[in-house]
Amino acid sequence: MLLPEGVAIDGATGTVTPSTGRYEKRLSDLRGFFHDDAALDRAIATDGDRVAYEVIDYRHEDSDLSFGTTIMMPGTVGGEYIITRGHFHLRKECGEAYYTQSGEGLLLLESRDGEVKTVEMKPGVCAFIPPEWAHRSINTGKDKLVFVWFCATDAGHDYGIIKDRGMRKLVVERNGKPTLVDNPNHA
Ligand code: M6P
Ligand code: ZN
Repeated sequence: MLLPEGVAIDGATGTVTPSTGRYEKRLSDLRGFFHDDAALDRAIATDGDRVAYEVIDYRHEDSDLSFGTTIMMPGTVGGEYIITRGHFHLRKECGEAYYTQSGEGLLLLESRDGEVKTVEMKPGVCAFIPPEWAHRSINTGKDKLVFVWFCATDAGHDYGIIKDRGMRKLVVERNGKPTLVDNPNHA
């Protein structure tokens, strides 16, 4: 039987104590997700294959509910701010919530029929991600973006469509400001 416990989450660093797992994604892991792979190669050649984001989870297969943090580094690749891969959930009834702890960003969402929405990510805002909306978080700030996520343990990730077609919109830096533009590669 699982036992109750308090989990300490540091909103500045994103550490989760105790945690059950963690992984990180480096720039090279995001090949095919940024709109400009040549710019990605140049960024890796210049800065090295740096960490783009890290995910720490508190997750038990015997419970329907999981949570954790995502810690996203600042920066741009080919003018596009650092992104997560973006996914739909495999289980179609599963939503998710992202509660931002520090930094600033944009949550980019796209429905199955191609409607696009954004939700500002900033401390104090908990973003609701309904079922059947693909979601990608984007660090548009100068510092780390740290948020807590809550999701069904078995929601599952479907990256296929996003990887193959791209999302319809990108968030790029224009005159120092995050700007939503059409993705020239969207198929
Ligand atoms: C959030 C959650 C995770 C997800 C992570 C990274 O932390 O939604 O489930 O894995 O973001 O996003 P992605 O898997 O799309 O790269
Ligand atoms: Zn999700």
